[in-house]
Amino acid sequence: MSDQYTPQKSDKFSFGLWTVGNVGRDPFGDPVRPPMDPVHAVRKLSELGAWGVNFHDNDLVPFEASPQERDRIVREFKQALSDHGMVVPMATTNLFTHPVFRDGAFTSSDASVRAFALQKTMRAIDLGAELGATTYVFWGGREGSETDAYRNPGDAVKYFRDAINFLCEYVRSQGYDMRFALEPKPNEPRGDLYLPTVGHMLAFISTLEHPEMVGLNPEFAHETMAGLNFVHAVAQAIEAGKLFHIDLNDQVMGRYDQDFRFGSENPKRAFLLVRLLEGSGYDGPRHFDAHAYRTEDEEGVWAFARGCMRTYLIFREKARKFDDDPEVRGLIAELRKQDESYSGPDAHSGYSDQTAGALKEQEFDVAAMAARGRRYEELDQLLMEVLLGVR
Ligand code: GCO
Ligand code: MN
Ligand code: MN
Repeated sequence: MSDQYTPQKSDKFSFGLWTVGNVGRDPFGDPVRPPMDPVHAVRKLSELGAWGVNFHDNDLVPFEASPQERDRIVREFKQALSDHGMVVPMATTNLFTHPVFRDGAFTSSDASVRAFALQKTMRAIDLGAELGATTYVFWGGREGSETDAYRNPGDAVKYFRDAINFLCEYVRSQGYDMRFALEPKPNEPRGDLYLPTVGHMLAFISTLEHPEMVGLNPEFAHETMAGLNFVHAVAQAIEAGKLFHIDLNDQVMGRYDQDFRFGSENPKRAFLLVRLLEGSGYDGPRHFDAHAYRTEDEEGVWAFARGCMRTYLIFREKARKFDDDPEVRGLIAELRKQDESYSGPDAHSGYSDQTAGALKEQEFDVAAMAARGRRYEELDQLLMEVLLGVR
């Protein structure tokens, strides 16, 4: 059955092979689902209305594959993409599963591991470019530590910078149409990860040789794990022109890395996120980096994927409803009128000695300003009523 919440290719929903292909292994238990053939994942995702599919190098080509096997796998995958009208918007490298990365990849203290990580990533960038990816994601994986008794965390940041600078030059030298999106995460699988939040990453990007090539891939669960407001993080990335990609999922603060279905735990925040994204002109993928509960079989996986997309579309419609609601509009118009009634000197038009002088002399009715209520209770209740479906 299709309805207004049935996804279309134009909605730009994408999933990682590792998301729908998640076998349900956890630190306490074995897999509960068999590995999923990437060609099957492409077909099913396309049927459900997704537009794109992303992968780590080894989601598609196993670590031990020979060059001949690699070529066969890539050929079959390309055929599946074209048969089912799917694109590869993003690719990335697995720098965390193999034991060689036990102490990190680009930030490992062992120079041979750092060099091997670069080699693996250049090959994976080639694979991504061959399949049409224009965004390349860097999630730190094991870039972190349990103890700082040996490596200075500042050195780790320097190593990471060297790697990103090197790989930017690699992409330029190959003439690939590709940008990098860095994905911060505060912890897991390491005790602590370097560059743990959107704010840390934004500061780091400004120290690179090609900052224009590098932006962010923020993830709902990651900022939430750190107790931060994901909507604020995304808004800051957008304001900085650095929202290159986004990982949508859900997470309860203070728990393990849950990767739940989008909107399933924090619907209000997810709604505000969708409203922000849709109103921002962000034109990139809406990527779900989540997986089905471990209780599920393959049917449950597709119910999960469908649910992520439906919830996004429901929030998109609710956001329009909220913004078009006459009472909401009236309330916002009244607030704005008063907010914008000040016409004296301020910071908005920039500094001049004259403005500064005038501002120092400006008379304010501070008591009246301080006494004013903001009516956010009323506005937020209207938001909740739209969200709860009674408006
Ligand atoms: C995680 C991360 C990963 C990355 C993926 C793409 O918490 O494990 O979110 O899923 O997004 O490796 O780089
Ligand atoms: Mn994650
Ligand atoms: Mn992610």
